[in-house]
Amino acid sequence: KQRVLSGIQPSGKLTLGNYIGAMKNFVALQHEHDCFFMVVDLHAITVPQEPAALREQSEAVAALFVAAGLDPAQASIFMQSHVPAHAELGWLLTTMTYMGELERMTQFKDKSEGKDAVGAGLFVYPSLMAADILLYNSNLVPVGDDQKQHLELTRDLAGRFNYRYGETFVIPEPFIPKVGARIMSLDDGTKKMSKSSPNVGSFIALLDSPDEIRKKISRAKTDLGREIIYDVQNKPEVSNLMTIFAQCSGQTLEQVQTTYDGQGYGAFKKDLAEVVVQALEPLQNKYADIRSSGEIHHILREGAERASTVAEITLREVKEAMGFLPRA
Ligand code: AQP
Repeated sequence: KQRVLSGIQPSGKLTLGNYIGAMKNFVALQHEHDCFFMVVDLHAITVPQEPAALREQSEAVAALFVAAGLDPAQASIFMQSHVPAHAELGWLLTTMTYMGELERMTQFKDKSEGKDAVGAGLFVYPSLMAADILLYNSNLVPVGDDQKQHLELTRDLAGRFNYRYGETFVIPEPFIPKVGARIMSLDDGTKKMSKSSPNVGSFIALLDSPDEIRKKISRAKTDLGREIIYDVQNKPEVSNLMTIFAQCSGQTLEQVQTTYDGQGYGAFKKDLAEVVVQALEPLQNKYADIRSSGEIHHILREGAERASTVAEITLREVKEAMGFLPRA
């Protein structure tokens, strides 16, 4: 069985982008593969987080994993901070990462732009992400398009380590969806939908109420003209809404385009809102059940135990290969 690992930051309310770009694939992969999915709280603190909000969002993301269809019997679901090996390997790999490599990361450039106080954690984030992946000897990493560059760096670091210290790490492959790898913001078709955006109208949160979803979609920016045509270059906003439609309804982009041929934005947006509401309804119901039962704590404990067992073996091998004196 191939090993699969991925994570989501509890840095806000999960969006339709997180779901379409990443979580949908987590669910699809769990039956055929040996899967580890984590809530990456150590990554979330690379930008300031309020403690009570971090705690609540962490539990919410874990519960959303299960609500979206992950089965804790099939996949290990855990908090990154519950497995200390992540922070430790993160440091070891940070020492092997070049400043120039980190300076090239577009996510760092985007997130630090215009800020006068930028935490060093935001800069070295990709080294910790590499540790997350390499600790489990992961073969496949299901992520959205924005994480491709970080994954390239992970592959480079794994290769560098293997070259310096002998074969230790598996070189992982990204697993990126063909449609929906980059869901764009509702207020700007050139920016990705992001859970930490200060404009709540720019994203659809998985837990938004039906009325909030309808309102956000009706206000979503649309391109000039009135045709429903998939054309990312010339009609980025409409193309993004079509992608969301296709992903939430199970239709292809061609089918969506044919259905709305000759119709205006109004009718399309109205139907899109209903498609999104319906796609999220089962997830929202299941989420409410999971949160009220409190079972997530048990799921996270079991997940952390399974994850630790694997992670500690890798960490021991790494330290031995690097020349650390073993503890007697
Ligand atoms: N807009 C998106 N379209 C498709 N996939 C996306 N992902 C994120 N945004 C989109 C994918 O979701 C997974 C989890 O993302 P993350 O929590 O690691 O953070 P991120 O990539 O930085 O995403 P956000 O939502 O924009 O979070 P913030 O605002 O906190 O930075 C990843 O697989 C990501 O590719």
